[in-house]
Amino acid sequence: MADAFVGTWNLKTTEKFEEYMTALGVGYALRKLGSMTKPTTVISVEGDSVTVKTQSTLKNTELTFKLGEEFDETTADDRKVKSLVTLEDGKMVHIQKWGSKETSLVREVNGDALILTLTMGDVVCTRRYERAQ
Ligand code: DKA
Repeated sequence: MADAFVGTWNLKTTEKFEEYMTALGVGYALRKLGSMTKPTTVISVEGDSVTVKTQSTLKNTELTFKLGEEFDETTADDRKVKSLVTLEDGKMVHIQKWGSKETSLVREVNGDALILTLTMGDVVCTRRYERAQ
């Protein structure tokens, strides 16, 4: 169940996000802005649909999807990707594919922390979110 992910999560710490954005092909200016922003992610579940809203001073994005069903996504850096989100061993695994490229965004809840692991090739970025009080 995706229920464990439901809530409002604020970014607290981040490692290698600039490297991850570089690996994605994000340009210099957006990388600098992206590195400075501390997003809030709001996850909700309604029936079999999951909604992930990411809000920041830079950009707001909103995704609604069904687990296990591919959908079209336009990312914060304007990639047009095919996405698939599944639950695996309690982790929410989001795979984005575009052209011949692929990245994964894996969310895992541990107490009041949500750990987001972003992988692109051999670059692994970790972002720690904490539940809003
Ligand atoms: C997050 O939700 C980060 C998700 C990955 C975004 C990649 C592109 C960012 C461009 C500013 O914490």
